[in-house]
Amino acid sequence: MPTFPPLKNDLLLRTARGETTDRTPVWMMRQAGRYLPEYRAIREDHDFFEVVETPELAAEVTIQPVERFPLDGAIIFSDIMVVPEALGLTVEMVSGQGPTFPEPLATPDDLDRLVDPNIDAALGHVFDALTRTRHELEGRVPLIGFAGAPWTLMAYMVEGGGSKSYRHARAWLYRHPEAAKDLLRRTTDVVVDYLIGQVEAGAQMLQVFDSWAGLHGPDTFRTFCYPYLDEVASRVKSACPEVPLVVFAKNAHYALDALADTDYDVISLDWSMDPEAARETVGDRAVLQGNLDPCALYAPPDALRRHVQHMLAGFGPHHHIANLGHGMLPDHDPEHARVFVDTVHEQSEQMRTV
Ligand code: 1CP
Repeated sequence: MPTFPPLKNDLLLRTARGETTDRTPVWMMRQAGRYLPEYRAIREDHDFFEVVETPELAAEVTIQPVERFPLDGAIIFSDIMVVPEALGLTVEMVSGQGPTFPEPLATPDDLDRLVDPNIDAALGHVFDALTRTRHELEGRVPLIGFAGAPWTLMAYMVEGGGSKSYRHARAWLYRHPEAAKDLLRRTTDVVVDYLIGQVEAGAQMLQVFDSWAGLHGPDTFRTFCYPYLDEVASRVKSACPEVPLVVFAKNAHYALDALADTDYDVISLDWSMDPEAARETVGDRAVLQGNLDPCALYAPPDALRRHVQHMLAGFGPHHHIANLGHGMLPDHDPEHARVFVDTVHEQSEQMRTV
């Protein structure tokens, strides 16, 4: 394991482990990205995967939001699509459309196209970016690694890109259930090794993004989503017991109670969930993260402050990591991100004095 500068702000890690702290930690999903002019400047000269695959550029972009705002964490600049790429699929980033697979997995026969990757060879650039970023952060804040959850990655690999209904991917669950499980198992193995490799390279907390968990009904969730999410957590936890694990299963309301029984330390909520109700369901089984509607950042600053205060009051002062309910959007005003972060600082300290 490389050695790194000592951590000066460990608020995020302590809160994720269930400790009580003097202030609520705050970071934002997609905090590095197109809403920042300094990110757009880099993207003028480099395409998306070039930034991801060049450790110097990935480190620079990861640190940009930390330079600008008083955040309590940095998330490595990468994408969940690096795992399908490691499995042998081609992914292109189409401007205005997001990631696209020119040859998605159309039938179970296509599973023969997948490779059993050598993780270091296929994903070493992410590990190098993490190690480099950890050094360049100089201990300012912890570095978060991440991966897509098996189901969400399957959804993209079968569908071929973003979609409203993911009907091709969901059709597989009914037409080819055994092939779907085979794909999910193979993806799970890669995700587990990838997450453990990120810790060895310098990641101090890990988040698993199941952005399309909400497409399931309770039955398909139990069969095709939950077991793999659960397995990722238990295998990573036994390899890296000290590293907090976060799960973001977007729109999976019905799953909250079950998620609280996994090895994830933190459950990240989207904005459709009520903080108080979520707290009641989860109890002390997990720390909660979230969940301001990203569109609240379009409100004028005074109204935005009230929305942030309301959210903080709903979660209460402890066992909460302030975040958005999903990612920053490309046309967000960076000054409104600042209002969000500053309000968490001010209000969460005040909440502890009353
Ligand atoms: O042109 C650009 O610069 C591309 C925009 C962009 C960015 C900034 C994409 C394309 N990915 C990213 C980086 C990224 N992606 C990060 C790291 C940066 C950070 O958080 O600060 C992370 C954590 C992700 C994760 C990711 N990618 C998820 C899970 C989280 C979520 O938003 O639900 C998903 C679903 C993706 C796929 C993806 N990558 C990019 C887009 C536009 C999409 C969504 C496609 C779609 O479903 O329509």
